[in-house]
Amino acid sequence: MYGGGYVDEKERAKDPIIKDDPEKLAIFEARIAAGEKVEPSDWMPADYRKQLIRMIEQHAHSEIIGALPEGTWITRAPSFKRKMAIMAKVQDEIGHGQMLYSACETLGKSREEMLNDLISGKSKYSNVFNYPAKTWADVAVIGFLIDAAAIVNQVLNSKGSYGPYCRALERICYEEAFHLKQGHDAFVALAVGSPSQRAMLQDALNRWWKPIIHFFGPSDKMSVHTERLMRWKVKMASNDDMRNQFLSTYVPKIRELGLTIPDPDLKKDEVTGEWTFGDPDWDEFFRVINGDGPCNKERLAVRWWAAEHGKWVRRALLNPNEKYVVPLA
Ligand code: BYC
Repeated sequence: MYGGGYVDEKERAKDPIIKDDPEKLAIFEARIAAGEKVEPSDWMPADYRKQLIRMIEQHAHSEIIGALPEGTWITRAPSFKRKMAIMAKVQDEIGHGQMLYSACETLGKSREEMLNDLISGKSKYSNVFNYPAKTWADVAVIGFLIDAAAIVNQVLNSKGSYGPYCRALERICYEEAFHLKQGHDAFVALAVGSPSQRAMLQDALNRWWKPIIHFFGPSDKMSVHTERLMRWKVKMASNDDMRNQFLSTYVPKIRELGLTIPDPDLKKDEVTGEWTFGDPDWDEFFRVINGDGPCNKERLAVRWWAAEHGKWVRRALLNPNEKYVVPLA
């Protein structure tokens, strides 16, 4: 239907893909099928651009909001070594945000617009960062398991079709691999530590397990964008496939440390290699991503504060010849 055959005009008006020139669309899709990269100056369907903006922008927001739960632990890290590592990691996450905002700008949306849409609640960011990091063990769980989940997603998508996003992801993955090591080290230290350290880690794992399952997005049956994104190689695996890949690699690592995964129904089908689990509570997922999680308001308030208080810096940088009075904090 999209390849250039007859298209009813009413259908064309309804669907942004059909609205595109069918010949250009066919050439574009052939390039994607051949594994070519799409670059900013190339022709692309309007919906490819729109979907990429949505996904890359959401990813960029996730990085800068994702720095907040761990960031609050910089001053309370349990040792100098841990403080140095978490500080470097948080700084990296902000850098990832910068790279992703730049990649997204190549598609025509300005950074200012993106940040405004984040603060107003129009754009989404990853569900996981709307939960609190109550103890140091939460930092270990984020550093090990959320970074691991992110790596599964990002390594796959770095092989995708949009050049600027793939190149940003490749670089991000190098740094994420280091983050994973520091997270694993902190996680193992608690797992083999005193009984109260183990209990603290188990408690954090219990609280984070459901958000981690949600991290990969709703089940394939409920996913809205997967089919189109996979057809255009923006997304290189479905939500369920990524979740499955994560569970296969990390469930054994968690269990070998003697921890319990808080889902008695979690099991692997040894023949198909697929995992089944208890009710993931998708209602909670949708509540959280739509603004009603435990920390949504707090997270956006921090970003609002940073935008407001950084206004004079941006103005000064853009207008170096103007005179400014630096506002008192
Ligand atoms: N959270 O059709 P679906 C990090 C939304 S940061 C929130 O399956 P899609 C880190 C989805 O947007 C890296 N919303 O969507 C940082 C859609 O709603 P809209 C985070 C989610 O796009 C600091 C609706 O649900 N990684 O690792 O095909 C410290 C239907 O979903 C989520 C990324 O951002 C979610 N988890 O697939 C430590 C990866 N899942 O937009 C670590 C980039 C779904 O129609 N993003 N939704 O209103 C992706 O790969 C894809 O967007 C997803 C979802 C796989 C997440």
